Amino acid sequence: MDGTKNPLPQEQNSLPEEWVQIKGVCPHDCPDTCGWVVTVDRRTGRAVDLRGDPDHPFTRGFLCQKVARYLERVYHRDRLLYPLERVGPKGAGQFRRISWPEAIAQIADRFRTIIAQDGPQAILPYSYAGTMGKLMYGSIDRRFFHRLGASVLARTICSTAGEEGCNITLGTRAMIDPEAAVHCRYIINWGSNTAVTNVHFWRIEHEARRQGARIVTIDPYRSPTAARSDWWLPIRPGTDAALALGLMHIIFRENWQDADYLQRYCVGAEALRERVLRDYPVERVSHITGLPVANIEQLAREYACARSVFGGPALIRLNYGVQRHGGGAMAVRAITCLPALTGDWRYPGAGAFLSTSKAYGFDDTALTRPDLIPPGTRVINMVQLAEALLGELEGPPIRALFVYNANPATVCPDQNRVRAGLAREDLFTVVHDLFLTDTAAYADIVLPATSQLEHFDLHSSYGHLYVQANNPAIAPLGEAKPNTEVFRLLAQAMGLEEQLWADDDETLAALCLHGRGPLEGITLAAVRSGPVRLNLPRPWAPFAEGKFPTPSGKCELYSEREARAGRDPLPHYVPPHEDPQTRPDLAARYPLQLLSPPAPSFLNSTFVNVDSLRQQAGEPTLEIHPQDAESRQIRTGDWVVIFNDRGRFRAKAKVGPTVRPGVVVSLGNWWKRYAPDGANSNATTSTALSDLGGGATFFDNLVEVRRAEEAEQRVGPGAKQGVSPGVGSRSPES
Ligand SMILES: Nc1nc2c(c(=O)[nH]1)N[C@H]1C(S)=C(S)[C@@H](COP(=O)(O)OP(=O)(O)OC[C@H]3O[C@@H](n4cnc5c(=O)[nH]c(N)nc54)[C@H](O)[C@@H]3O)O[C@H]1N2
Ligand SMILES: Nc1nc2c(c(=O)[nH]1)N[C@H]1C(S)=C(S)[C@@H](COP(=O)(O)OP(=O)(O)OC[C@H]3O[C@@H](n4cnc5c(=O)[nH]c(N)nc54)[C@H](O)[C@@H]3O)O[C@H]1N2
Ligand SMILES: [Mo]
Repeated sequence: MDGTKNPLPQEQNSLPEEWVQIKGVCPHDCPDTCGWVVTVDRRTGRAVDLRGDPDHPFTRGFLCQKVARYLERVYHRDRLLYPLERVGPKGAGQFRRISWPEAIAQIADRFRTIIAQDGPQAILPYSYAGTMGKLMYGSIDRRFFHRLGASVLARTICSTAGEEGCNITLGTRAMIDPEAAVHCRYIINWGSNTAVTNVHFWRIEHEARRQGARIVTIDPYRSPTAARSDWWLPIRPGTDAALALGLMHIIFRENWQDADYLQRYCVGAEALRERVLRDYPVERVSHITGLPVANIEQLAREYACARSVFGGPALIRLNYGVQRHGGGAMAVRAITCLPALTGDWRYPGAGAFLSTSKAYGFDDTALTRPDLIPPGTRVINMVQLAEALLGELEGPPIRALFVYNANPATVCPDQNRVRAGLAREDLFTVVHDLFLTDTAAYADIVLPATSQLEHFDLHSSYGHLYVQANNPAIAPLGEAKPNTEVFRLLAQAMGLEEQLWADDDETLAALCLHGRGPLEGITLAAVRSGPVRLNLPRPWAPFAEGKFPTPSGKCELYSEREARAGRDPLPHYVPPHEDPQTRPDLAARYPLQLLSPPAPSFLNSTFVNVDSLRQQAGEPTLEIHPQDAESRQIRTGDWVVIFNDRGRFRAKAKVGPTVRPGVVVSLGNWWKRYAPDGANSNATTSTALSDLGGGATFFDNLVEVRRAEEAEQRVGPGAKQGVSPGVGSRSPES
């Protein structure tokens, strides 16, 4: 399938009569949650075109480069089409085809045996956001594992540090109506590669810029967003809380604060003022952040005086970059205090924006039934899969792992130890996916999953305010089954109460759409025909008059809850775990801070196997500053080895000022089979957690880099180090 071809006639009304168009939603883990239209040839049942839904008010008919090629994923030659059973050694990727009844019976048998021997907590579900659909993300699957009494997975790999940070200050996520952000005149992308990870919001930033807005990016890396901003501030990684506190210092020092907003709607302004005036003078903040004093002063002035200088309010597009550090939660907590000082929360679209997901008020518990979890069940942090599989956590050993919507062998920190755990001969692993991923290669049973074209789902978004339904467009390929169906079969095979699994997908969707609050009047029938905006006032400025869902009902600059928990009630700077300033011992051996953010051509590890996108991405690279390259005799195009005590991977050097000195960047979660030595950046990342929320600290990672030996210079990527797909994975389309 050539995704670049455009089989559709220009005029929609001249569609051949055997073609039908069906509305759906991109399921991927991205704030945009695009609407799409799939054209299906009724005669063959094949999708012939997929494009953005022009009627979608937010995503307006355009898709990112990855999802524009979604049909290449759907009809990929390597789609898993049948259940498989392992026949070779663990991890070798040798399988034979089996039937669904055989696969389900084997899983149920093994689960029963394990429960009898070690109790249900020896079973660990492992899933994340391979699909964001409400039903496929978490519904019957959760009920199934909760009812079994399996270990509970804490889904922390992405967003929980920031959630905690926001919750302390705001009682919810930093939320705005993203469409209203066009009215802002000062926009800071703070640890946010908006131009790549949130392309439709980037369009809004540009609309604002056409009307005079200034766009600023705070990032140690000159990301595509930084490169296209009016001003790039290359901060030292993990020091954002210090910068936020320094900005507060200047605002209070200059008396630029909105005293009325602070007095009416906030608690602790005076205590915060004393703290930042005393502890965060600009020189200290400059030393911590690596930003010149003059830049910090200028940023504070422009930001706090945006309305008078630029003619409109300010917005901080706060994303995930600041969270993936030892002090990530505190950074978000500190940054989300700023709009209270400036009073920007008063204006629609202004303030700070992390995620709109909490605006929906879907009843997730009706889907997932947390009440079924037996009291005292152990919780395992998904970031620490290595520790869990290697028996380093409290409680019974993990004897069975059921992976779906996730690819931990590629995306989890401390990759070598994750893979050592997955390679345990005594671990029973099931993987449900569309492809034989790095993780699936270690499975005992592989189950084929449907793509978003092949199942129904309901979607919220974390980047806009529309409810959407995904209508299935084509029949499942081969014997692929949706997540809900797999867990219905398993629940039945294990004799679980029928009421837990009997709900069909439409019934589950109706449970979500309960009709209260922002969902009032929103029916399934309506969302099936197109996106429906939540019932929120327009314009919407949730904190214009306070009304923060915190214990005090105010913005908590000072947190009584934190004080009661024995922690500092005021925001402060928490350095990274692996910071050269606070860990000179470690930095003596590993002086460079490695950031490994997503690649524009991939979605985490998804799409790495789509040939056109992988070709676009080129090969694994390491961006390094000329100063750091020179002292190591590294030139652009050299293969380099990036290493620390946890492991190593190889990438091609790109020398240039796209990073600040002391920082190196390697983009993308490359699959084993496409990466030299089969390893990516996660061979070096650690399972240490963020200060609060148990979040991952992918970007808190000291490494050293050396030019690869001559022999290693010759081996390029694409050397097939990984597995080859086994029997039954060939699609009839190929
Ligand atoms: N194309 C594409 N889009 C995606 C994804 C993808 O894989 N590909 N993934 C999706 C997912 S799951 C997520 S969570 C989001 C992530 O969305 P973003 O948060 O926008 O993405 P990142 O690139 O992880 O981080 C943003 C920037 O933070 C910078 N950064 C790293 N450390 C620091 C720091 O200490 N301080 C500051 N100020 N900046 C820092 C990084 O260099 C990076 O440029 O994107 C979603 N969208
Ligand atoms: N070094 C480093 N590592 C990172 C990051 C980073 O920035 N740097 N980012 C982190 C972040 S932000 C995140 S969110 C995680 C993401 O980690 P994951 O959530 O594991 O995301 P993906 O790698 O995209 O893997 C999702 C898998 O789900 C499968 N899938 C898709 N739809 C379905 C379905 O309907 N059913 C089933 N059963 N499977 C399906 C896909 O084929 C894919 O293999 O990675 C993290 N890892
Ligand atoms: Mo994420």
